[in-house]
Amino acid sequence: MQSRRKFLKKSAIASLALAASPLDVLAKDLPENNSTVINRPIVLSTWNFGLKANEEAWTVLGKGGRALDAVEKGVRLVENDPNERSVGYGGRPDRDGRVTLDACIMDENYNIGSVACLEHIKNPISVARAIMEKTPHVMLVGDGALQFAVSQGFKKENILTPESESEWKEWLKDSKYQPIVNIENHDTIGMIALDANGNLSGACTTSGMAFKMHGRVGDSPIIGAGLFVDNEVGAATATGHGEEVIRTVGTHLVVELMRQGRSPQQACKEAVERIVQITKRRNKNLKDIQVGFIALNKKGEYGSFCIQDGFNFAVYDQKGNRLEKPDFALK
Ligand code: SD4
Repeated sequence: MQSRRKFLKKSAIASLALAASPLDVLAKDLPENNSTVINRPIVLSTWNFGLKANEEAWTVLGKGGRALDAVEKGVRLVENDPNERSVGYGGRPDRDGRVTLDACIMDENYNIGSVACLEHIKNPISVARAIMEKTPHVMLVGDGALQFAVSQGFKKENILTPESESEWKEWLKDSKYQPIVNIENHDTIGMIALDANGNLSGACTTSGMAFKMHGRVGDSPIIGAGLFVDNEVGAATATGHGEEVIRTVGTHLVVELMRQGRSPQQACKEAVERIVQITKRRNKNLKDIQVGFIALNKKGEYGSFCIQDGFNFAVYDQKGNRLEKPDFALK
């Protein structure tokens, strides 16, 4: 039986010959069918802190480890850092001065775990993973999530740092909820990875929009909004205004566009354009909104697109670890 590649080459020769006969085309002159070009392992994550998170994830991926372990380990580094004021320990509180965390995780087998509005625990991503692996459910919120975390041995502690507390006290003077694009919004670390065995996984974790209403949940813990992985197609994660990502089920849209044949880049662009159209239809001001997507497919090709300038992401593959800036819609 002839291989699919030989078949594709033969049909390409046949169609070229038909289109521009006589034409002497040799099989060796045709471009390789790029489905054979696989770039793995590879890991992508949002914003500047993605660089150090990628380094951490690479300690797993570089040794042939599982993408799921890599993404959990990578984002935990950022959750544990009190100087990162938008994720985990040290995250900015809600308007009542309470730090409430959102996170989710998804593996190569459609296993999912998610936690929302979780207080007093530094590593919501690991609570999400425990929900995925140890309960019959996929999502726990608030007190129930905290009870579960404590039952699993997670330490209950104060995660409001003096810096975040004094910022909140300053904010109370005006008490205006006005997220500033690309400033207060450097919130979420979303990470997606393809491991050496060809499996995809993703993780997403945040303290959400600073000074949000108590109980507000964004896109980051919602599978299909802040994160989606289909091991036959690709993975995507989002950052920015969660309300807009939920409205469009953003990362599910990105993955479904890849399933239809779009490159990761084109899929992110079309999903952002959808948000742009919907925002216009709703007569809302696009200038006040930022959403950025990053996406990765099974071949290790990646892409990104956002609404406005200012978003960046980190990518680590055989070429090393680097920051990249995506193209954007509002010019
Ligand atoms: C949220 N998507 O809670 C998060 C925030 C974020 O960049 O990613 N901001 O809506």
